[in-house]
Amino acid sequence: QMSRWNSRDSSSPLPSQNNPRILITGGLGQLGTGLAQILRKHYGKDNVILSDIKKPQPHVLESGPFVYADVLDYKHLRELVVNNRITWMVHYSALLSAVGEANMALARLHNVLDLALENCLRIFVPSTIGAFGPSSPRDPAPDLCVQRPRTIYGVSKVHGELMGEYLHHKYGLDFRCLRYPGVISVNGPPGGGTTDYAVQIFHDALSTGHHECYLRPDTRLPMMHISDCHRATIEFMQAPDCQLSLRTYNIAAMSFTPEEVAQEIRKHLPHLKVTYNPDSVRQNIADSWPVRFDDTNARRDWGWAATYALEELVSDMLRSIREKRTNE
Ligand code: AKB
Repeated sequence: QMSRWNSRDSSSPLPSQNNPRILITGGLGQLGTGLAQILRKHYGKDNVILSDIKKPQPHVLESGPFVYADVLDYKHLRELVVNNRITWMVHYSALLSAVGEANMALARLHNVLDLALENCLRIFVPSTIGAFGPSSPRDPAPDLCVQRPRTIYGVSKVHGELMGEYLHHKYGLDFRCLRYPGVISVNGPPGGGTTDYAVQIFHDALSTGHHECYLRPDTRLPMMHISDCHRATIEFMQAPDCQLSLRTYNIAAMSFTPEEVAQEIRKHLPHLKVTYNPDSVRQNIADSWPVRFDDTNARRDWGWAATYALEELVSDMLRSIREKRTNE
């Protein structure tokens, strides 16, 4: 792997960043299709390629190019990048915090970093609140502080942040990384995450009227509406190099507890009942994560500002789930 990192031809011209050709790996997860939809509006349908190892739904195929890509298969990934003249890559192929697997995640990450360096790509890798641990400052967690996560998920995220930053400083890789809060979207829950309850509670509120929460009622975590997450990602990818004083930024929108989100949902659905049955694995993980993110640097450097607070998030989620149900 290292030899390939050393093999970048420094005389090759930097690709135009105004008309990028974008490949999204892990494109069928919680974030890929929504991001592709917005990027296609900016840059043209055929300039954004979604990829995954799963079979897409027909509507995904109708909305733009989709290819099979196993990120573990370096040669095939390289073929895709070269044949499609890719200039930006968004690496969404990942597992979540409550799923204890790291080898594959690291192998995938090394492949995409390697490929990005070899082909002068701008590469986006998501990190998360999970990259912090019990010894990090929690309220708020700044961009730069002690990071000693106790989950393998967190350890592999810190590894990603550090590898990307290393390759940026040593070889000029255009590595960009945002630490996402828990992302709330209708097309969820993502599965295997510690923040999944905050998606499930909306579906339960509208179906059975009862949600059993695996976290304690007072567990506060940073969260974000998916639209803000997509917009942050795109604005960050579009930001000129000279504006970035960091390569890994926290982005914040709101922080809430299960009890607070339930209260807000009750303003629309007064009969919502929530019972609490904390699961020790996910509760321990949540207790080691920040309760709030400090995103001062993202705001200053590239103008980040969230638009959804808890109130707007709740009304939008309830409206979108109802709308989705009537269309199904
Ligand atoms: C998870 O809960 O694992 C993710 C995350 C915050 O990284 N949503």
